[in-house]
Amino acid sequence: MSTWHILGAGSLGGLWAARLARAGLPVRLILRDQARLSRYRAAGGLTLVEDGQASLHPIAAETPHSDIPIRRLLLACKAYDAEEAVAELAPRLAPGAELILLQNGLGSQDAVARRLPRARCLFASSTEGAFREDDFRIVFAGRGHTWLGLPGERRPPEWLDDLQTAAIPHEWSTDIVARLWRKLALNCAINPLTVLHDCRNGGLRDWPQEVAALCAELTLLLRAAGQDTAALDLHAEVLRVIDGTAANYSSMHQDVARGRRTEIAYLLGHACQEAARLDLDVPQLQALLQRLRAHLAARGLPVT
Ligand code: NAD
Ligand code: KPL
Repeated sequence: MSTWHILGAGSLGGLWAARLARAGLPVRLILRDQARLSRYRAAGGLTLVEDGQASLHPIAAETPHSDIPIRRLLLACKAYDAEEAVAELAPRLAPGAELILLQNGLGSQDAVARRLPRARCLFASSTEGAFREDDFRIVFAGRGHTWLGLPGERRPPEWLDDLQTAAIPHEWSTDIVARLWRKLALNCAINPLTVLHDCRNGGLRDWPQEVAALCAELTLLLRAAGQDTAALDLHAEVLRVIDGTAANYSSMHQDVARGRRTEIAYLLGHACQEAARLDLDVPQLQALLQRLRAHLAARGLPVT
């Protein structure tokens, strides 16, 4: 049975680690450095808060410099940390190692796959919700689902059974790239506007024309990128998500409110970059990107 190495004991990494470990599966966390490893050991493990109940999971942990070979790695860091994180781990990857890339947006997955031409890089897209209440204390905030896939691969790997054992709701997707594009488009239509108008998702009902114009351009972009399935009825779904999550703040709004770096480069930034590569004019998306960058810069946050 292969060990699950999990890089990043943050929100999603912690959520996966705790569920895999409590199902009796072998898990090892990879923490940034010796100082963080010492803090983790002092905490006695990872705490998962689920339905108000906290449970402690004393999962084994190591730094990236351990010499234990890695056969399966869940990469659970932010998109902007992914490439650097795997570069550090590359010497430890066993031949044919498999990585599950849990990053939101697009762009980081290809950057990771280019760095590791001999590894199998699976992509994942998740609607589960978790946040860090404190160091090594994760709150499971929203039930959801995770789709996993490998472009061109119809059959799921056998180890997907581990997710079943760990009760992690999941499905093998034969079109994971379309799924990631669709989520990226939803995020582009909703998240930046919630930041600029400083509102919950439902507040976008006051800006129907802005939302509609973005959806029209995103639909054109998806089609130009060969993602017709992802383009289907985008505007209608964006309106449904705005209604269904009306009381929530978008993830980007939460990042900005907490003074945290956003994944802008892998969401709206990636959309604009792809439009430029395809020679497609997207004035609304471009203007939105400029406004968002100005907003972030004014708050001392990275604009990429
Ligand atoms: P997070 O910030 O809570 O956790 C990331 C962890 O990775 C942090 O603990 C960080 O210290 C660690 N890390 C970064 N670089 C590292 C390195 N080189 N070595 C060791 N550790 C390193 O992030 P998250 O919320 O879990 O998000 C991960 C990805 O999942 C993001 O792309 C996010 O958009 C996506 N996502 C998150 C949620 C959610 O509810 N949190 C839901 C869906 C998708
Ligand atoms: O995924 C989201 C986010 O906040 O990042 C939704 C709820 C779809 C809004 O774009």
